[in-house]
Amino acid sequence: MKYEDFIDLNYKPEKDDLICEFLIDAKNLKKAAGAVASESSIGTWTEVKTEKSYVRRLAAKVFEIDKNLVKIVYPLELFEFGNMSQILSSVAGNVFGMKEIRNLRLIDIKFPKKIVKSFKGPKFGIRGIRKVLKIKKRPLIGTIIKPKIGLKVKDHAKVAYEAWIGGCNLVKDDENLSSMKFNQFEKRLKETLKMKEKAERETGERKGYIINVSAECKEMIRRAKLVENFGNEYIMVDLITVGTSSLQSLRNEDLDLIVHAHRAGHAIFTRNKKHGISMKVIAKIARIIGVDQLHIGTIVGKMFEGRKEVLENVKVLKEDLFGLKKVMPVSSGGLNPLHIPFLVKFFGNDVIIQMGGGIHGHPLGTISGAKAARQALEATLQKISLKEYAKSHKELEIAIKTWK
Ligand code: CAP
Ligand code: MG
Repeated sequence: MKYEDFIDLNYKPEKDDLICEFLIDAKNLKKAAGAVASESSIGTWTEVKTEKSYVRRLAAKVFEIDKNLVKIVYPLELFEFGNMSQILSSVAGNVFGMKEIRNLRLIDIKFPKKIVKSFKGPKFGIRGIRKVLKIKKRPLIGTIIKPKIGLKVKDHAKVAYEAWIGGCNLVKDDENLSSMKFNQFEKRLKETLKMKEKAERETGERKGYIINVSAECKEMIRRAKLVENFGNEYIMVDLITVGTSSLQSLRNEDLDLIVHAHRAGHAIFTRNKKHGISMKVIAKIARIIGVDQLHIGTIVGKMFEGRKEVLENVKVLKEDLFGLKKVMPVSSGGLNPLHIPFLVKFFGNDVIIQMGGGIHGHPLGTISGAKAARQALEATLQKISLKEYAKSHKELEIAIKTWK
């Protein structure tokens, strides 16, 4: 088959088809569209003598071209159910490197029900998270232990304890903390859980410790099982750097653990508007495989995503997807308590607002930083301005002086 044989603008997609939406930037758009459909399904740069007529039923088809938006439909049989790696190696593999295109961006994938249902999906989702933490409605406040790496176990656990008693519901490891000489995984787990229990006793609140289990797949699963054996509720995994197969293996263990998905590295392919893969595709894949909460941007923080991207990401986590549980959005990166009114207005109640520097950078330290964050949330939920509330809440008053 030639590239042009992969174009059929009269084709009407069927329920079971998988559909990809690409933005294509190319000298010859139609040829490039055919090339993408060919390379991502059964073709290559030239016709081959080995092609059998029965293979053609697996050919992808370009069925819509609207300026540089190209929609390509893929027959279900092209894919192995339950194998996200194979699906991505097809539709998000070689195509990005072809000379036929100058830039290529995969902006959406419509997965058919049979494919979605061949994965586990989220175990807890928003409702399950709220049940574990016993927080019915309001947004959750989280922090990330800072410095992001380097603290000894005792110091790490102490920072976690201070954040919890100051008012954080959740404390997480940073994305590049795993198990090093200065902070070994098992030791960190034991010591920090001791502090978590102490903070729960003293505050009367359930607290969450999101320990990072990211590692080589077998080791990651070993660590996750250890966390479950210790009775912890959470784990964190860096879904980009561990990869979809490891994430699937972890999820397929069906552990009684809420999975927090960090997305360190996503900007390699999500940031360039002309080339790569949109974050909403990553978010959809993460939900289908089965994470419970996922970083999706802040608009007002230190990372690049604006309102449109963040809205798209949240929509994908919460829209109906063949009955999959909704995933909790995590807004994190460059945030401080003064951002809370905007974030609550934008996200509503179903959001985890995470601050690292915005808590541990408070002039009076972590406890006060966490208090200031909690006070900002209380003020927002009571529809009181932060300025007004700060008159009777010193930690918030200092945060406003520090970060206004
Ligand atoms: C935030 C953070 C998170 C980012 C990730 C960091 O710390 O721990 O990893 O939020 O970005 O290491 O930067 P700060 P995103 O609160 O101190 O900025 O959520 O966009 O994936
Ligand atoms: Mg981090």
